[in-house]
Amino acid sequence: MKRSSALIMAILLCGLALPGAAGPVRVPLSFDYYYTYDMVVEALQALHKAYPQLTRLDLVGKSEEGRPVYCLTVNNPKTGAELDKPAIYVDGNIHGNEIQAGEVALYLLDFLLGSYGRNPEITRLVDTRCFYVIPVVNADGRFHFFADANTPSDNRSLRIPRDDDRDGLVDEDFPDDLDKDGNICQMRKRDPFGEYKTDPDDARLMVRVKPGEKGEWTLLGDEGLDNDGDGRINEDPEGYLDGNRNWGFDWMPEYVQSGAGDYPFSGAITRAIAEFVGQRPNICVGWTFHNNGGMFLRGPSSKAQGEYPRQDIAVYDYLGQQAERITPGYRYMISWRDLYPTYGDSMEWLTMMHGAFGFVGELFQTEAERFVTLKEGGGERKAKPAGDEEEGGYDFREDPALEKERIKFNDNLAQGELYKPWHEFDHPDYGKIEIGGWVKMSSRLPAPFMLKDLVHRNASAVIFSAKNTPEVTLEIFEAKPMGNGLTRVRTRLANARAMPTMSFQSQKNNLYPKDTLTLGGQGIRVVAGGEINDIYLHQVAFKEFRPELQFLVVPGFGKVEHEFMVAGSGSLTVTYRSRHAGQLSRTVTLK
Ligand SMILES: [Ca+2]
Ligand SMILES: [Ca+2]
Ligand SMILES: [Ca+2]
Ligand SMILES: [Ca+2]
Ligand SMILES: [Zn+2]
Repeated sequence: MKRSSALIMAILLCGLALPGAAGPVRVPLSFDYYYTYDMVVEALQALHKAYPQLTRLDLVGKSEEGRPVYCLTVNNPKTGAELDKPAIYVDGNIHGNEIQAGEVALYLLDFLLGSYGRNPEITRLVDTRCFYVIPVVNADGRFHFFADANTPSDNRSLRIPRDDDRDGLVDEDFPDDLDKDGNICQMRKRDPFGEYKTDPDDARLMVRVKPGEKGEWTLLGDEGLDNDGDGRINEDPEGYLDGNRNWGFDWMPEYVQSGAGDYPFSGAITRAIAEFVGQRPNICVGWTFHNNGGMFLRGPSSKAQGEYPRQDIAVYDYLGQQAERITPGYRYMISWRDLYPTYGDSMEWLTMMHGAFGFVGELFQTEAERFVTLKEGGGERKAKPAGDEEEGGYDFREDPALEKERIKFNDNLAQGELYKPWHEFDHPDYGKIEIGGWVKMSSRLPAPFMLKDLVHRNASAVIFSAKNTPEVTLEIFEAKPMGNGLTRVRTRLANARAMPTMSFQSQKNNLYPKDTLTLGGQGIRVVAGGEINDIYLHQVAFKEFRPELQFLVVPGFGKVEHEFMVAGSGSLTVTYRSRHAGQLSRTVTLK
């Protein structure tokens, strides 16, 4: 589809979600509407064009349908090479329908770049760190979410055809937009034995009948036909490969983990991102954004992984609890324990195979769209139970009070755009039915006027974690002649931030070599050296072989000190190298 027609389509489908006068995408970006996939690409190009000295636009790979997936890298080359800086990885929208995840990533970019040179905190952050941001992972999913009729929960999958019902046909029975309004809503049929009746307070809504009470409606599921005449409706839609079950750590086959795909990294874009991330060992922390439920999740993703080391949990807690405060109502949780177990998800891969601290941000709480706060009879309505991301949203009928509040929000704040009134339709299989209910742009996405608050708060949680990537300083705090041409040299590496230079999980698993400290110089020989355990009792863990090369980790908010006995005189250079904290060196002249 051409851009112009995609735009017109988006305007038709989103109504207020897109301004009528949507022209070319401009920097600073706007966050009072949702970007189609083509507009996301334009936005990245516009940011790169506006800030060429601070950004690089990389093609990470292409989707199954050939759409380009981009990463915008934020780095100031004047303050050092990209790989010599601690890096923050952010992606979103791996589930095609979870579009505001892309907006959070775009906002983060727009905010960092727009604040550079104006806000000292952000200027310093951008000068000392590197950001890798892939706003939309599932380019096809986002494209089709806008372009096609959908429920709020469709087009999650990567576009790899799959015969879901094993009938020999592939992707043969999508939902159908029977009333041609751009939404896949619900179907219901009059039925005195149905489980639902019309809500006496609002004729648009339904409530469950009580035991023994006469029914009025049977729900028939998503709008659709039996396209292949197999007696089932909507049984084999697009895909299904869940991009977030396709990663090469703790991957499980389809019969254990639905959506897994035929083998790890069978998705073109999951594979491309794994290679892209694999070439960037400086990534210290990663955020992958989804909707919904208002959660910040950390691993482990399955119980069998066991709990993370306590030192790493302390870091997660520090970042996660702060994210909760930045984003009131969101909860910091453990993925498998507080939500549900997953196998082969990207956060766990990033944590266990790449050694980063990984977070999933589940954006948006449906109950944030309030018209009134229900206080009558029992105070504040309690928060909804743990999120239901996989099943695609929240079943309002299980919480009539919430649905009533939401329909008033629809009437008075969204001017009716979120809910389709029930209307009659002649269905080839069901006969006379009604179609209606919540539309595509409802339920998992904030109304556009609330989007800016969501993107700013969540980007701020990322920024807090970015500030807490390691920040290491090196000093030679002693060079003391000891006689016989020997000098005692003492060094200190201090980390001013929360994250250690290597996670304890990575150390435990021996995932990659630790940081190094090397001593060298003309005519100089290191006779002995090791880490100082206790400087007052003079306890040093001397390294037996090659003392001029030490392996170490600088803990968060902590230090590591070393002691060396050095023979000879002249210039001695001490060099520190770290995957996560860059390179530093100091020189001292020995007499
Ligand atoms: Ca099939
Ligand atoms: Ca399918
Ligand atoms: Ca069928
Ligand atoms: Ca079929
Ligand atoms: Zn998701």
